[in-house]
Amino acid sequence: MSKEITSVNYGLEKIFEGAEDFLPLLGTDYVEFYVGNAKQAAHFYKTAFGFQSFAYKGLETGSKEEVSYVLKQDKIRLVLTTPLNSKSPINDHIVKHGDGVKVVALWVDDARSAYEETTKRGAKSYMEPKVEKDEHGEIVRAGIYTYGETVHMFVERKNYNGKFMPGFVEWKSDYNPEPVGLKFIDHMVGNVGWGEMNTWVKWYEDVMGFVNFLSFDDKQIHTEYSALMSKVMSNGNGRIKFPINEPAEGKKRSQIEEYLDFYEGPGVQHIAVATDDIITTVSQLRSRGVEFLSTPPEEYYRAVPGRLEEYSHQLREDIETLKGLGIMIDADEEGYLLQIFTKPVEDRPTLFFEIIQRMGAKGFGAGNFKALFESIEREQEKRGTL
Ligand code: TYF
Ligand code: FE
Repeated sequence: MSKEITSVNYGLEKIFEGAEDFLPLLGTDYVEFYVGNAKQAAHFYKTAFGFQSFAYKGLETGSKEEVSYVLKQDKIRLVLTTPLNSKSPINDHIVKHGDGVKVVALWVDDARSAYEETTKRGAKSYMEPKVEKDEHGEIVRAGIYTYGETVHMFVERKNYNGKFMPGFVEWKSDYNPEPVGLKFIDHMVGNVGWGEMNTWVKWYEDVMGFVNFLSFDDKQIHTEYSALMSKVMSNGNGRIKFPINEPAEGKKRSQIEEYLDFYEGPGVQHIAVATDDIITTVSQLRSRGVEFLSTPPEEYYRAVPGRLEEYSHQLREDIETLKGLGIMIDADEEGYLLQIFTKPVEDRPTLFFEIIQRMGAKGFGAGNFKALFESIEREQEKRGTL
């Protein structure tokens, strides 16, 4: 809604003109969750979110310390990992954070170079370059820490033609619920501590070569009760977008603070997944039991036509259908976007999902922030955490 935000120059090519990208990223490779019960989590992501069985490692494949299920839906790969005994360091992660995202893996052409370029710029090492081989070729991986205990793993798979990775076998299942139309990861958001946002913005600039292409301050992101600040970091080709949030002072507890309290530190707050038919996707998700934040009030939907007219965009979807499903609409010069947010997908109020359909707009739904945050506050109220 705000003109300052939409007038930001999205032309990443221009920002990067002439500059050599020392960390070329091809896309998101996978997202790995550490969970208390991977078998049940896998069932949830298949049944509720329409992911497909893809690959597996566990006792049957000779993996004696941990079990991982790999799920796929179009370009999205989720890995759900759980420890098989009390000695595994994965336990410490789960005890502290509950279920959550451990690894945001990035697909690269040269994992050794990605590791060298980032560690020489100050990244803390998580895993030195490691080659894993099987009959399908080899995968090279290397990892660095980002905020909290979260890791970026660089994955080089140019000499590999197996399904996923050495150590995994194909996971064939007789239970295959239909996909719901999720296509790829649009962005992944991190929550960091008070006053730490700019430290991590600088870290993504210096260590990863990203640029800050959109910023929202507490004057733009607030409700009557709470506030937060957010800066969106993007890599050179715009395929990877990582907004970073920090809490800001308000009358009551910011949702970011609530996250930090329950996750016991910084971590991934939400994963935004793209669809090209949000009405079908959200109808499916709702019928399969996925819980969304409460629907914005009537006034919100009454204001939508005006917002679209302001930028002369034609809404292709039926507004009554969008309203019935609780889908929000935002517009900027380049187009509009449709989005909706799930409730947290664990018992701790931590990680949640966003479903997004971009109809030209490149923003993050700034015009929806107020309605969204009021909806989150209604949940906080119920939890007694506002
Ligand atoms: O990624 C974004 O910026 C939007 C909006 O706590 C948002 O999805 C921002 C902060 C937040 C929840 C959603
Ligand atoms: Fe988002």
